Amino acid sequence: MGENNTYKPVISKSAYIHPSAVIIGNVEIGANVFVGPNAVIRSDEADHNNHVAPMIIEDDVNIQDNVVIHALAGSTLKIGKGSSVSHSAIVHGPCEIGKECFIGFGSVVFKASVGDGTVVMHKALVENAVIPEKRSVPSGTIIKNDEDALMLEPVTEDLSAFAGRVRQNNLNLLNSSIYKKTNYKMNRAPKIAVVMGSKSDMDAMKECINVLDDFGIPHEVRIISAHRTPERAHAFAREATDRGLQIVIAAAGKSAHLAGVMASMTTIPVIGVPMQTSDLGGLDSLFSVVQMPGGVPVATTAIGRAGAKNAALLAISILSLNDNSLNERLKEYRRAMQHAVEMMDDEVCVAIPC
Ligand code: RP5
Repeated sequence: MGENNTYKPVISKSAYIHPSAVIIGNVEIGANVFVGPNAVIRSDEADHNNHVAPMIIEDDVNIQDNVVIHALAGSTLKIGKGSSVSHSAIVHGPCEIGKECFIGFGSVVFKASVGDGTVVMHKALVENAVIPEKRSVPSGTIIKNDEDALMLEPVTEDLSAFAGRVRQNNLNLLNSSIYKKTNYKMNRAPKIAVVMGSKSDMDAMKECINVLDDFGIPHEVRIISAHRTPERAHAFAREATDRGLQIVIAAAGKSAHLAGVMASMTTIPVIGVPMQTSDLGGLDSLFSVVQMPGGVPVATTAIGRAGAKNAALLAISILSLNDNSLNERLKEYRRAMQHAVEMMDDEVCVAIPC
């Protein structure tokens, strides 16, 4: 991960990213870009200066299903305006794909530069080569150096027209009713409810909400008190299943019993987060959440911010049982943590030789 782990994707509001796609790190995605199901776009490897090089996906680019775009530490990657990367292709940096290019099904482009308007058909390999502009790489071709690349025929009018049609079809997808953002949002009914007893709990619970946001999990946030708004608490828990909620995260402080009340009225998993308190430091909250009598379980996290963060991760872990892509992202999250600790160890070993 980068310096202070601050590398986050910057995605144009007009881009469409399928919910199962994974976008991590120093990635910039331009206007009208379409990213299809299960695509993975990662710029996450830090160089020796702890810097993660930018990965730039320019406007109008189409990244189809199962495409993998990644780059070696310290190397840049760019995909030029209007290019299409088709199903299951791999584009690995260092790499530059020019404007209005086409990369076909299952092709691999690595340590290479592809000139504007070039069409790489299916299952081709382009490695360690600079392909000039407007060339044609037939299906199955292996290009392993610049000499191979210079032998390539110019792209035909037919192939250019084909790439143009793919480009236009992709732009049309952005406006189709299937992918229109409004529909997509309507389909994104919350899976997780984050409920807290008071607005004063929000500071700690931001840790939970931020993790859900980072993983792109649709969620809702409510302030409901088990004791001050008991009817609302009961109704909320009773209706949770019918509303499609899959997990309730309930945070409360002192002897407020929000998580237990929720758990008594629903059979979906309830995760309780004990809030820190000024009087007893949160031990009061912990006991009121953790000591549920047998029969009505509440999974209880640590007190305060760490518990809030872990509540989100536990909820994601439960959802990932039925979602491979989410499971992969969870594994990636763990790897990033591991890497961050290893970097700390490296720094300490430099300061105080091991
Ligand atoms: C609990 O009482 C809330 O969850 C909060 O942690 C605590 C204090 O609530 P406020 O007095 O700040 O509303 O019900």
